[in-house]
Amino acid sequence: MLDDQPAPRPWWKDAVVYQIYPRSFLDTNGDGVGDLPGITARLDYLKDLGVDVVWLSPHFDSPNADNGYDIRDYRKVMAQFGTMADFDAMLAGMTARGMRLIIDLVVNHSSDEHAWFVESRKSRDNPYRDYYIWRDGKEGGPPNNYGAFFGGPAWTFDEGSGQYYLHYFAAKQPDLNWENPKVREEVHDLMRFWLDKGVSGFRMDVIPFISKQPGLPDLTPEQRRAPQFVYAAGPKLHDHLREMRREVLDHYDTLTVGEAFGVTPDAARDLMDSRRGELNLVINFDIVRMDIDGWRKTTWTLPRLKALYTQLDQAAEPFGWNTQFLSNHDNPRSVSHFGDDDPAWVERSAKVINTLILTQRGTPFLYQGEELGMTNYPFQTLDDFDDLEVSGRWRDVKHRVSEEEYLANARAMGRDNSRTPMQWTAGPSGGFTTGRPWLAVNPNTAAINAEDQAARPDSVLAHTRALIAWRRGCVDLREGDYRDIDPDHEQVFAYRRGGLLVLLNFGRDTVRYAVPAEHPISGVAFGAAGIEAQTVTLDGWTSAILTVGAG
Ligand code: ISL
Ligand code: CA
Repeated sequence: MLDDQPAPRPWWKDAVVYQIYPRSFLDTNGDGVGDLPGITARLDYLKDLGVDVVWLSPHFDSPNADNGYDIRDYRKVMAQFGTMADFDAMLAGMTARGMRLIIDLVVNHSSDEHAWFVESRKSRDNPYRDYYIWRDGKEGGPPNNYGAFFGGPAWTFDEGSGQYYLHYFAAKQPDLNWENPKVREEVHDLMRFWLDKGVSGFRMDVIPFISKQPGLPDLTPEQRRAPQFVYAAGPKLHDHLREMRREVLDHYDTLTVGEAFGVTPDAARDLMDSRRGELNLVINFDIVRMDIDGWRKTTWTLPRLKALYTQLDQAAEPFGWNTQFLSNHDNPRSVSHFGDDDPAWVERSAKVINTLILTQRGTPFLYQGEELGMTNYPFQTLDDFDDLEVSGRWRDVKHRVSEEEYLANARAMGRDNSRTPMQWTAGPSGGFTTGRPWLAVNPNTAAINAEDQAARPDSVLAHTRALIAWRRGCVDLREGDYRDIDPDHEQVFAYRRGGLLVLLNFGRDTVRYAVPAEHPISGVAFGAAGIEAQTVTLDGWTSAILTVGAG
């Protein structure tokens, strides 16, 4: 029976999470690649911002086919990032500052250089053969018509053993076989290894994919357009998650965040229902991919965005809890995607975007650089990109799409936009490295950098820091009900959070917004706004948080 008694409020509901992509955070040894000592060197910066939890993108040994999301040894720190002693020092530094660390659990697949796969591909009767998913070909080709997200088929033929192996992503990322109890035990063991070192949980990479469709039938043409919804609907997902909780997670005080790629808001409900004992939170894709169709960028409108916020908020009620984010290492910079990254407007709109993230109901996830309003990068050619997703998809479509059309879409939505190095100063390489950065630093680091903003009370950094601090003491923002009071307005996003009314102007034009009488304004809780009775004047790309009476 599901116990309907509300559990005591867990710590992660009130936490602000900050995602670090270690490769691009801070390089301390001049090799042009971020490293763990670089994170340790910036812990006071994170503490000062008000970060409670750090989500660290993969730090494990990897050949970096997919920048660490292809793990070769789950118990070893990537040499470029440092040593296990560096990891321990970083974690100790976080703990000393009252901060927690969650790490990235990438166990839908490993690297093809992992010892398990090296063994598995040796022969069909190797003890590790069934750690992965091997099938005979069909009619001289792959076992089915699955496509890989990084281009080409999701199957690669292995000459040595004469079979195909499955990889939803790159051929260097073979999918693990979760039907095999030995695989599940290996994962439980490696989870305990890191939990026993003191990490506080996991962000679980494409975790809904771990249960494969029985018999692996072909996809229909409709399914092929968005295969993630088939891959995420396997029959054993909930069993595997519950087993993980029973075997490991229930024995520790953890936060688990499932990357719910391919999961509808309704299906996500089960994953995060606190009574079911599966995950605590999910990272949903509905908002950040609202204007993505495969590799193409389409368009979005504010009413459509607002409808998604309401849908996701309702899908989390009453036993779930939302994550609130607008960018990460797989998505473009939020101010470029949802704000206005024209130099004249970028700071103001970044403050509005960060206000949205920090005043919605749920646990906020800020992505490194978002606190500064860092923008997309001005990519000039496809060669400027590092991401295998960009090159892999180009191979798929180059026979029918012009390079300039493909480049325009990659510039707008490519993952490398959020992977350019953190902009610490206006100096060479933005203070990220004294060497040659692994990926070019955005030339606008001269105008957008932490050093400059730390000294300015009107900066995005100052605004974000102040809002995080205020939010910490504000029950309405942490727990208050959410209600959009004007879903159809094309430019203003207006919503209640308990006794507060949040107003966001998503445009350059000044708006004189008439607040309905049912929300009698009693004052300004955060920020500034011109108020005459129930009319609030919102300058271009500004926000206001007001106190209102019974509403
Ligand atoms: O949306 C996507 C598919 O085209 C990608 O942005 C991404 O692959 C997807 O969101 C899943 O992301 C996770 O798994 C990938 C890795 O490349 C991403 O960085 C990770 O966040 C494979 O591990
Ligand atoms: Ca380095």
